[in-house]
Amino acid sequence: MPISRAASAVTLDGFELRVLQLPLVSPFTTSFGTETVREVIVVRALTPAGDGWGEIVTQQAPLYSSEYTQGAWDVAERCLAPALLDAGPLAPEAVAGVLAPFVGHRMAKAGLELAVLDAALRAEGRSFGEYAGATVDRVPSGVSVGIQSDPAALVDTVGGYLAEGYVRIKIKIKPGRDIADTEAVRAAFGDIPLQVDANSAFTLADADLLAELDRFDLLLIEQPLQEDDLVDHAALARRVRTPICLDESITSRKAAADALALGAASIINVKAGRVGGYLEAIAIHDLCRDADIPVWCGGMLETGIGRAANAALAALPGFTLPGDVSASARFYARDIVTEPAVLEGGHVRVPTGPGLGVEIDHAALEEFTVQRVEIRR
Ligand code: OSB
Ligand code: MG
Repeated sequence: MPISRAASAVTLDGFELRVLQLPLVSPFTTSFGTETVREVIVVRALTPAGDGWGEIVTQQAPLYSSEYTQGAWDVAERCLAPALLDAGPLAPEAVAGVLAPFVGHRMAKAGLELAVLDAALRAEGRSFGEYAGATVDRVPSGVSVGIQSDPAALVDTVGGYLAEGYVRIKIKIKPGRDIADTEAVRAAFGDIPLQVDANSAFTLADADLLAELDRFDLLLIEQPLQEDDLVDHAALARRVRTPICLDESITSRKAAADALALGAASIINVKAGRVGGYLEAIAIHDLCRDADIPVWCGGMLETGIGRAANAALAALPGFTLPGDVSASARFYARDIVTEPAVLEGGHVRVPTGPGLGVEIDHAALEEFTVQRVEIRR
């Protein structure tokens, strides 16, 4: 049964965009590169009733997807924000339609939509979790572990996260750092919930190698092949026993439906930025729940803004696998919200305050800002 979600319209006076650079507590290495600083765009929707906050989860360079910070900045400033400001009083559910004429740029759209959603729900005094249909007050917390210098170092790092209480481990893999890394973690920690993420680093020619992962009883293999390799993912899924989960390939509800119809995935990583917003993310959840397809909440090293939204999203009933919804401290020594997400018994709490349920630490916001613009009606 589709659930109808509706918030009241807000009057938009303008948007403020900021590029932030937040230092990471440790380097984060994936098959596509190493980050030591998280560059992200924070969006503030300005309304007569108060501000709403969102974030655009692009990275500095287009390595995970085609989107990147300065591209998102340009399209948001030049096209997306002006279109929203021209639209008149706007309900959050109408944002995607206003932005639909602009092709792609889903992360930029998602950040703007989230700021409008936060403003609208704050004005109503309603939490995002309640609006979205959260059914639990805390969510199990998984952690995404970057590629380390060698398998022994990986075992050390994973051991630290398990000691903190994380209930599921995801390790990043790439060609040459695949079987031995996975084997080392399995051997060191036994039967823990474990999955791997290749971030598109393999091809179908690697099917035999990827099938070797079957002996480790992984929860899933995340995005082994390229973003547009749906048919190859379906072929791979027939050659490995481990479930294939798609991340990069799932850019919309339609892409999710197509991937499922093709047999390209049996599990889906739901990431709001990648699909153009939290409302589209909820629609993917609804589709998968109806089809009995497990979903889990992915992450993009969000600040406290997106991290709060992710915790609420992950509290929807179809999120039956632990997500990459970690404590803020896993990435940041200082976050930009006054009460960053913490790990409590392997779980993260779903915020209950109005809107996203977090307050901005304005001093921290200023400290990390490297670029700022205001777009007024
Ligand atoms: O593939 O899930 C991914 C981070 C940046 C870009 C892509 C990915 C990731 C992560 C980290 O794995 C997830 C998180 O904890 O935010
Ligand atoms: Mg991924």
